[in-house]
Amino acid sequence: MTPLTFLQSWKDLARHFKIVSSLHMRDLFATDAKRFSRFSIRFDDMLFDFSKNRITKETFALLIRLAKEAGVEKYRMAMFNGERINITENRAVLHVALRNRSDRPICVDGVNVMPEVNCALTKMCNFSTVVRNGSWFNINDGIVDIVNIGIGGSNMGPMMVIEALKPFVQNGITCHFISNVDDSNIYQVLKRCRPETTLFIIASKTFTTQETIINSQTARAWIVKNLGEKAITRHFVAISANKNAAISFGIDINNIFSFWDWVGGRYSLWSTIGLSIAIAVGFERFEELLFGAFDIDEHFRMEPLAKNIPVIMAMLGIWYIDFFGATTHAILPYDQYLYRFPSYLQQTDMESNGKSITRDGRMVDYHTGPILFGDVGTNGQHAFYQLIYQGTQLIPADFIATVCSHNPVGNHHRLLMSNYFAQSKALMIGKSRETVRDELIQQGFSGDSLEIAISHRVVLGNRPTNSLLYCKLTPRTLGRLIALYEHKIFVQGVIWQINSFDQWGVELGKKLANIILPELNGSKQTDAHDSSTNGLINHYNELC
Ligand code: G6Q
Repeated sequence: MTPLTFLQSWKDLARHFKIVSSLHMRDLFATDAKRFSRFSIRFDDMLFDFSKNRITKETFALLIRLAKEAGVEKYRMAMFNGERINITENRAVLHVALRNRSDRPICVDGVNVMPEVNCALTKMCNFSTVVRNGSWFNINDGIVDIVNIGIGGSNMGPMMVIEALKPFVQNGITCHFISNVDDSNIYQVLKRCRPETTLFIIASKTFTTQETIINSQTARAWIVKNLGEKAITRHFVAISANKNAAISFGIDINNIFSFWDWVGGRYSLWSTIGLSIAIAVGFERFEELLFGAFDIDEHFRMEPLAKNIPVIMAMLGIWYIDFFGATTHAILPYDQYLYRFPSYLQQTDMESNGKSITRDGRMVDYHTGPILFGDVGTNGQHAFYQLIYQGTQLIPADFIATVCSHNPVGNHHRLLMSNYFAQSKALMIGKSRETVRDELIQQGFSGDSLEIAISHRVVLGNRPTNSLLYCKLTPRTLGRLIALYEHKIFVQGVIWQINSFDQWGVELGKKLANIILPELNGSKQTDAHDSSTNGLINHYNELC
C-alpha cells in the first residue's frame, strides 16, 4: 500500500494549500457568482451547501483526485460486496445490508445475508406490534415502560433516534435507557417504572459486557422481587449474537433477536438493536428510517465522487485536519429533536477513526479522526461559539436544520432559522477592522482606547462550515442524515488507511477495571500500581 503522503494528489494538495490558506472566503464569494451552485448539492428535499469552505475549484478537483487515488471507490465496493474489510477482526462490515430495501443480494462468503436480515425484521415487526397494541401485557391501554439495557453501540443509536423521533412515539409508551454501571442510572429509571408493565430489552451483541450484565441482573432481581421468578420470560427479551448466554439468563429462546458479527456495535441501530425504536414509533416508521439510510447508501454507492455528498463531507474534513491542522469538528443541529445527535456522532466518528496505525501496521505520520462536539442551536451560541469565532483554532462546523417545525408556536421557528442562517454567514464573513472602527468612532471612542477596542472586536471570519437543510425531521430524513455521516466516516478511514471498524484501545481500560475491582475492598492498602493509582484507590478504601 503506497503511504498516503506519497500519493501525487496529496503532494499537490500540500503545495496548493500554501496558496489557498491565504485566501478569504469573502473574496471567493465576491469573485464567483456561481459559487453556491458550484458547491452545493440537492438530494430530494435535502440541501447540502458546502460553498462556505476554504476551497477553490482547484482544491475541490484535487480533493476528489485524492479520494480516487486513495481507493475510495475500491473500498466502497468491497464494503457493499461483503468483503472482510474489518481486517483486525476478520469481519465484513455490512450495516448497509440491514437497510438494503432492494432485492439485491448481499453476500458474505458467498452466502446471501438478506433472507436472514428480512426474517429478523419480520420478527421485530410482529413483536413490536403486540407490545404496541397492548396484547403483550394483556392491557387495553395505559402505560408501557420499555427499558433498553445496553451500552455504547447497543444504547446510543436507539436513544438518539427515539429522541429525534419523539413526535412519532406512541402515547403510553415510555422508553428508558440504562447503560451506565453507575447505580444511580438504574435507580432513577426503575423508580419511574411499574413492574407489571415494564419490558426490559437486554441489548448486547456479546452478552458479556460488564455494565449490561450487572444492570440486567439488578433489573431481573427487581422483577423477581415484585412479580416472582415466572415473570422473567414475559418481562425480558434479548438482542444478542450469544444465544446461549441469553438463554442462561432466563430469556425465552423465542424472545431472542439475532445479531450478526458483521454488524459493528456503533453501526447497529438498523439491526434488531433498533427494537426499542420499532416499539416506540411503530415498525412502519422504523422501516422508513431504513429507507432513508438506503437512499443514501444508493447515493453513496452510485454517484460519482464529485457529486457524492458523504465523499465531499469526508474530503473537506481531510482538507482541514491534514492541511489546516484542525483537530476538532462541531456538529450544530438547529433542531431540538437532534439534541443527542452530536454525542451519538461522537461515538460513531471517534471510535471509528480514533486510530493511528495503518491497515498494514505502520504508524501514521498525519492526523486522523477529529474530536467531535456540539450542541443544539441556539444553546451552543450562548456557550462555545465564541471559540469558533475568535479562538486560535480552526473549527470546521456542520449546521443542520429543519425548514418546518413539528410544533409551530408563534415566531419561534423563524427566529431559530434566522440564527441558523446568520451564524454560518457571520463565521464566513467576519467583521472587518474598518467596519469596527467606524462603529466605535460613532460611539465616541478615540485614541489608544479606540485601537485596543478595535482589536478585540474584529472577527476575522473565514471559518469553514457546511449547511444541511431539509424539510422536516421525519424517520426517512433522519435515516438519511445518519447514513451520510456513517459514509463520511468510512471515506475518511479509507483515506487515512486505517481500520475504522475495530476499537482495541478501549479494551485496555476494561481489562484494568477487572483487575482493580477486587482491590476495592474497603480495607487493605494497595501498592500494586503507580503511586497515583495507588493513592486514589487507597483514598477510596479509606472513605467507603
Ligand atoms: C461499538 C463498540 C461498543 C459496543 C459496546 C456494547 O462499535 O463495539 O460500543 O457496542 O461495548 O457491546 P455489546 O453489545 O457486546 O454489549
